[in-house]
Amino acid sequence: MLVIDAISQILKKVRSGIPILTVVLNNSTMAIETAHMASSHELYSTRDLGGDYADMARAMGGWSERIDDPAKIQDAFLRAKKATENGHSALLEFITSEEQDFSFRGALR
Ligand SMILES: Cc1ncc(C[n+]2csc(CCOP(=O)(O)OP(=O)(O)O)c2C)c(N)n1
Ligand SMILES: [Mg+2]
Repeated sequence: MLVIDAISQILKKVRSGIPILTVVLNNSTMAIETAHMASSHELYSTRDLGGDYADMARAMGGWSERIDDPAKIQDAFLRAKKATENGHSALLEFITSEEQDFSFRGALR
């Protein structure tokens, strides 16, 4: 998910009082652009975009958690579910490795 989409969706849900869960998979870079942005990345690290989306969601009035331990994923989903049941717009941010594979790549050809 493009980062700007994640932020605008959180804001929209909080403002509208919509208690659903957004899941952000944060690999801390623009992995898909690895081949296209080789030179600019080498010179200026242009692919590496940081950001704490859990902090941003909280600042916008939502409930959120940032998870970087795979063992904590299951409980985080249960807490997030509870938050939505209590009427909060929720966001879970999972820190992932830098993946470039698509699960659907080739499936539609
Ligand atoms: C508004 C907008 N600007 C630029 C692009 C071009 N673009 C496509 S993928 C991408 C990078 C995506 O990075 P990220 O969301 O971190 O996903 P990842 O490749 O790491 O899985 C960009 C800039 C776009 N699709 N939409
Ligand atoms: Mg990324």
